[in-house]
Amino acid sequence: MKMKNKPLNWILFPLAGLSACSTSKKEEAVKPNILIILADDLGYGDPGYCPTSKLNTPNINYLAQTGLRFTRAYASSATSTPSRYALLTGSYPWRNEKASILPGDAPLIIDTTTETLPAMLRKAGYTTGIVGKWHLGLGNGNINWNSRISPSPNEVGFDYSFIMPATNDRVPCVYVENGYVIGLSPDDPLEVNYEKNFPGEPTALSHPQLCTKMKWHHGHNQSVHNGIPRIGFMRGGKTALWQDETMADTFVTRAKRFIFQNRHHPFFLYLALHQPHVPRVPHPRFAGKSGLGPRGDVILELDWCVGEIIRCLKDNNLDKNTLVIFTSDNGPVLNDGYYDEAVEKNGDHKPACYLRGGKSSLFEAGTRVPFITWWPGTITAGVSNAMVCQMDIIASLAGFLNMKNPSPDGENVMDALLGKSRQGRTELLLEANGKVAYRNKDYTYIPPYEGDAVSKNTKVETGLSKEPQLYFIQNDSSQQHNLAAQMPEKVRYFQQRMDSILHTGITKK
Ligand code: NG6
Ligand code: CA
Repeated sequence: MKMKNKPLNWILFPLAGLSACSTSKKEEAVKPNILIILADDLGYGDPGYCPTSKLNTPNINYLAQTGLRFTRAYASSATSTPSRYALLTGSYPWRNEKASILPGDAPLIIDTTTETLPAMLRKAGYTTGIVGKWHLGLGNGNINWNSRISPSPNEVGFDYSFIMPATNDRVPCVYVENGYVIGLSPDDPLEVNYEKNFPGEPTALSHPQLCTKMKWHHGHNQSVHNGIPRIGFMRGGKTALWQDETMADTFVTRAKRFIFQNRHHPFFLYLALHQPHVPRVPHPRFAGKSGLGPRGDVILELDWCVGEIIRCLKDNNLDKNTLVIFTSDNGPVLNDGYYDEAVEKNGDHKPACYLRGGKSSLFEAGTRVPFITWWPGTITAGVSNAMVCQMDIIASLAGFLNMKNPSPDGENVMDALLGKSRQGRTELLLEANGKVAYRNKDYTYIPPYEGDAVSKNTKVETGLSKEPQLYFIQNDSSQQHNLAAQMPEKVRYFQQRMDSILHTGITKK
């Protein structure tokens, strides 16, 4: 169900704001289920509802058409680990020096005493679950994958966890349920190493003929599993290794089971899907269906997952009692390390719509992501230009549930999330690979940084320049006109604001 008559100026002029009003007493008493569906590397322009998209995503379109679609919603970061850290803790990721893209054997980077989003919701009476990509580390270093892994998501607020430890291109290629690798056989222990290979084990370099499904373009040349080369080395655990083709079905099945089991009391489900992150290996029923190659195909698969989950809510009569947030951990990339025809078959599709940059970039497309809130009967369908960040979800739910806000940097923008107001936050720092930019309602300021202007590997514009950059983002979302030389006062002021947020610790609530 592609949207007809898409207005070309939709990105700049979303529907006018509704009048602001505060949350009423009656609503404060409500405890809706909370379901966050997080895609991985899905760009602002990927969903079919976007005028420049060439993909057909009827289920995501349905959420957008019957829910509230945000045009200025941000992930805190342009890569996964820091973005997910901010979402779950409400803390800027650069406050934790370990919050950068983690290997699959990294220790957990969330302190177990932190009142995370799931921990807060558990305190409020929710049953909490995560299904999907974790990427925030496990254990305390030197993980033994053959016994219970702790700390895990269960030690930072989740009652139930069924996770992929890091990314689908990183070892170990196993699912971990409540701290246990699923499907291990005791006579074939699983071992993981990111420093060196296990003696005698094949890699993509020593045995390129093993890469039957996908060849590596950059990185991704270590252990090979399921015909696909990965990052990191692993040995053993053969009976536990996942099939990439059935990962979507596996996550959807677990998510539906969690919803069904908890249908009689409030639950929080964080469903962190893996599409369209590399390696892009759809189930055969989606292969070749998009015309855009595997990247397009796995976005169709993602859309199917969304449809299945929404149907499950409806089948269990939970849709009017569940706040769904659909978003993505960071912006899009075409070539992220495999020969998978993402570039060659992209055609006229614009994964970032008119935004500049992409995954890992300080430009807008790195962090401005699809973001839809959906709660039939409570949220009126529409489009909101309120600026919100995923970090605000925890602070907003705290306010809504009358809980103390445990988040240092999140702001309570619940009225904006519910569509009662078009007022979001007024300023925000955006992060990419440890570097930050300052965003306020009207402008984005990127300080001078050393580094390549275009990533050699992915060809994404990084946003890095030795010159300061200032964009009037209201009228220039494509960041084409650098105003820094014309507006030195603003540059100085935004640099000061940025420094004060960076160095004085905690931002205002
Ligand atoms: C990079 C990987 C990239 C992807 C990314 C993490 C290389 C050369 N590139 O290091 O393929 O895995 O990490 O993506 O190895 S994220 O969405 O989880 O942040
Ligand atoms: Ca990602």
